[in-house]
Amino acid sequence: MIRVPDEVLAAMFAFCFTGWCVAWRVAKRGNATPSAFSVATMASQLTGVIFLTVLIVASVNNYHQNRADQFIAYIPAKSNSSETIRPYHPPAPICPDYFRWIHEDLWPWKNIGITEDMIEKGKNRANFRLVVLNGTAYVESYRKSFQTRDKFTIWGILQLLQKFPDRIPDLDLIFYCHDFPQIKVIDYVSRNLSNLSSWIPPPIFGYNSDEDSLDIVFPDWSFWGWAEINIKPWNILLNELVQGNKKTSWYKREPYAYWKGNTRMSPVRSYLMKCNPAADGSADWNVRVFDQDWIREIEKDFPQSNLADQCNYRYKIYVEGVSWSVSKKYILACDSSALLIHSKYHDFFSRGLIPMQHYYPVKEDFTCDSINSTVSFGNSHQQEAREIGREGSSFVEKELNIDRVYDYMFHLLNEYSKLLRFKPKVPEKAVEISSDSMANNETGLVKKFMMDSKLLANQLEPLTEQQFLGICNRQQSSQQAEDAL
Ligand SMILES: *[C@@H]1O[C@H](CO)[C@@H](O)[C@H](O)[C@H]1NC(C)=O
Ligand SMILES: *[C@@H]1O[C@H](CO)[C@@H](O)[C@H](O)[C@H]1NC(C)=O
Ligand SMILES: *[C@@H]1O[C@H](CO)[C@@H](O)[C@H](O)[C@H]1NC(C)=O
Ligand SMILES: *[C@@H]1O[C@H](CO)[C@@H](O)[C@H](O)[C@H]1NC(C)=O
Ligand SMILES: *[C@@H]1O[C@H](CO)[C@@H](O)[C@H](O)[C@H]1NC(C)=O
Ligand SMILES: CC(=O)N[C@H]1CO[C@H](CO)[C@@H](O)[C@@H]1O
Repeated sequence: MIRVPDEVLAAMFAFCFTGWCVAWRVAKRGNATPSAFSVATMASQLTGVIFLTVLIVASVNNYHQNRADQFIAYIPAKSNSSETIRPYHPPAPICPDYFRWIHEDLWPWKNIGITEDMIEKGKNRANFRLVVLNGTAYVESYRKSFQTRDKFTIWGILQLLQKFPDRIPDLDLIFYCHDFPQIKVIDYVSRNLSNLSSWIPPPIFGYNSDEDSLDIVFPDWSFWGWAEINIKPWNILLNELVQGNKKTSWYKREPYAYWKGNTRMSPVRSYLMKCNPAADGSADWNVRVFDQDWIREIEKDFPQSNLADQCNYRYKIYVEGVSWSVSKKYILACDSSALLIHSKYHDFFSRGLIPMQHYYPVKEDFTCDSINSTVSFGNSHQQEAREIGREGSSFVEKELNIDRVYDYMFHLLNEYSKLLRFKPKVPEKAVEISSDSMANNETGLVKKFMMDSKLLANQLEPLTEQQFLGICNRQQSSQQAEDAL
């Protein structure tokens, strides 16, 4: 916003007003020559327009000034007293609504707690065990995970320990790094109703779950980077996406539904390919989907997979891969209206998404026609469709930025630790692990992404009580959620 000083505005007022009066009087005078008359009329109209413009600029100016004054009012005026000026701390933001699912995910252990024995029973399914003692992490690796999922997950937890020093309680947890949820309700409930003491499921952390499973969902590795396919850490990528969105407004984007990815991951994805326009031009469902050849991308150094370049369509489709897909956040962040094809699996945040507010829902057994009708509807109701795109992006920007992700981890691990009925100790085969020891062992893109998502030294000061309050307040949020039930 350009600031126009009040003196300049006042002078312009005076000038315009005088000019307008003079011109108006000349125009009114009956004996003026016709040409003088029309010049005077034009001049009076022109000065009138300038006058109005100045008036509008002045009021906008004034509005912004008031807003600025309100803001400044929080900062105490400088005074001569020895009292130091206290910095202004905004009140703790209320946690995103999806944080209430932390309770839901932990309900099986709510009354009975978590024993060491339960964790031991889940070991055979887990990739690693992580123990936190006095803020130090120890990891015992059970089996190698696919790619670097385990490394980046552990890396994320190490950053959390640095972000909230002395605030992460002692912990003992097991983590599963692959796609399908592990703990089926049916294995633990129906078969064992006759023996209630044996039905308790092992608590196991993973990236996704579904209605039939009891896995505890945790942010996936890609928030700290997916080195194998060059997907940058979320703290950087989200910014790039937000900046990229400014390049092309929703209205100027291609009026089609776009998807690009590995089509071999699921039958739904290969069906989606059929919705591309017919080769002979006889049919067009307003869908443009592309197969991502990751092998070629990796060989050629990723020429065609930059996510920030994939926001040129008004609509973007989300479709599950093997189970859930990490792509949902990238798709929602595009400022395009998202069409989410029904997913069986959920990650930690998607339970906060509301259909028709953040996205258009698409049935699991969709047809190309059903996508076409959503897109055609959107193109004939552009404002509403654009609004859905905006809401989806704003969810990601505000409720799923990396700080909120750390907040989620913080609250989840704190709630989890309250359930532990034993004092965690370092497992025999575990090794102490720190950001430095971990990053020093890495090279190439893995190391680069670790460095890019490492919390900076100036964020590593112990938190003051005020900063601690800056962690979003889940108490409030879950209370509200309960009130709403
Ligand atoms: C602050 O203190 C200085 C020196 O003691 C004095 O000259 C000045 O007037 C004071 N200002 C106010 C706002 O009290
Ligand atoms: C944890 O840290 C505190 C303070 O640094 C220390 O007094 C205590 O002995 C430590 N406990 C363990 C188990 O290392
Ligand atoms: C019930 O389950 C517990 C724990 O698995 C086991 O120790 C116990 O023997 C079982 N009881 C019966 C009657 O099967
Ligand atoms: C897609 O929808 C548009 C608008 O309703 C329609 O004109 C077009 O024929 C549809 N395409 C197909 C292949 O049915
Ligand atoms: C780093 O590599 C060494 C040698 O392979 C290994 O002993 C150590 O545990 C590794 N450290 C971490 C933190 O992975
Ligand atoms: C998952 C689980 O613990 N299942 C148990 C249910 O109870 C039967 C009989 O007591 C056991 O054999 C199962 O292992």
